[in-house]
Amino acid sequence: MTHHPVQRLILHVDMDAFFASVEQRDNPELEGKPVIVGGTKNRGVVSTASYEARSFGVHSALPMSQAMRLCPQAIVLPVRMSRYQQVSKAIMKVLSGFSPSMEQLSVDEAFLDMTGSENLFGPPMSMAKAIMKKIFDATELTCSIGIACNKFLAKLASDLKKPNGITLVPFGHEREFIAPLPVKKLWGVGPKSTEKLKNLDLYTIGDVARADPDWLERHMGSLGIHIHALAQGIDDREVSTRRNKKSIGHERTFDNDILGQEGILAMLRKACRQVAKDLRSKNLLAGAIRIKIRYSDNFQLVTRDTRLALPCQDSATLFICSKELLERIELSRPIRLAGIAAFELQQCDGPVQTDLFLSPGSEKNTKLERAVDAIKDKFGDKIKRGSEQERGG
Ligand code: TTP
Ligand code: MG
Repeated sequence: MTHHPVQRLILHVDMDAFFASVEQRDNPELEGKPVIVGGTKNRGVVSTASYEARSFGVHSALPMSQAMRLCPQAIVLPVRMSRYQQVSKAIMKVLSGFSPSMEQLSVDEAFLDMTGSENLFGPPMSMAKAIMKKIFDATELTCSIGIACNKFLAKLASDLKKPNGITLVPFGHEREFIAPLPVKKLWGVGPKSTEKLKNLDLYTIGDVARADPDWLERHMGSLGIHIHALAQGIDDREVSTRRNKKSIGHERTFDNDILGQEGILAMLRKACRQVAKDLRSKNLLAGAIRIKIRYSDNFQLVTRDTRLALPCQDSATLFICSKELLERIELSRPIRLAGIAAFELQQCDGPVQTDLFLSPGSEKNTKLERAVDAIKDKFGDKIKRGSEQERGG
């Protein structure tokens, strides 16, 4: 029997100027005015700005002092996170009424897998309009929606007609639709990678799509393979509901903010050890890993994830991947929390079966780490591998 891949219908919903819109809604006097929400202490950073303030050039992550210079008449408000969480809950409740397959990505955005629900809600554009209306009725807030055949394209699309806009990526014409857009629109490509791609003479998504994938991998590492697929408009990731999102993670909030790569790496190394140990004790292999960072100046949470070439359960492999992911995160601002999580977990039934899956390096590490687990079980936690001393590894 041949297997026909089903054409999926994915929506990405993202609230407009979320924190600022909530403030404007809670205080009608702020309506239509430039509002900036963010860290108000010196060295504070803009979390977000209302669209009125954006027309002066104010945007997220801009130092507050600079924002005030651009728009001196702006009303500056502190971040009221618990209030935004409350509104977020109401929004997510509305969205989950449209599809059982909903994935909340952050406080103000979510994916919906609407495949096969045309007979319930009509064609894609009507679905999006119905969602906008329901959200507005429940919260008096507007959102923007992207419609496409996969998550990457839907997320990219939701940003194109902000605020209060719907963008549909024409089915079957995905590649040509995204070709003229700049490389920074590719998921996972930040300022650093944009610079690298520029040095390779790649400026648009079309440039990346036409590049040789092996050559791209040589210059960009595993990110190269990832973005080459995205540039073709290919993204097979499923909308992952809470049910299939099980993960094993470890995170830490620092007593004092951490600045720079070194401190974060030391923490991640420890976290990888803990996660790998949990994986082994539960006989699970990680298919993908995610790192997360929370900045202390504006509480912004940033995550980066990657699928592993081969599933693993050893800390050395987890750490190598974490390090790669960390390169895609801005580290010039103070950080208050860092963590890693293993997900896309799969059962492995002991060392015999792992031989089939693991790369040679990862397999060797797993055996070694399993042996250390056993010794620790017997003699307690004081036993350490040389690499577990403070500096090595
Ligand atoms: P975004 O959806 O990126 O931004 P937004 O909703 O304010 O504006 P729009 O989507 O219309 O472009 O982020 C959602 C919220 O997350 C935002 O309101 C504030 C917070 N945030 C930060 O705190 N710091 C940041 O750097 C960013 C990008 C967002
Ligand atoms: Mg938003």
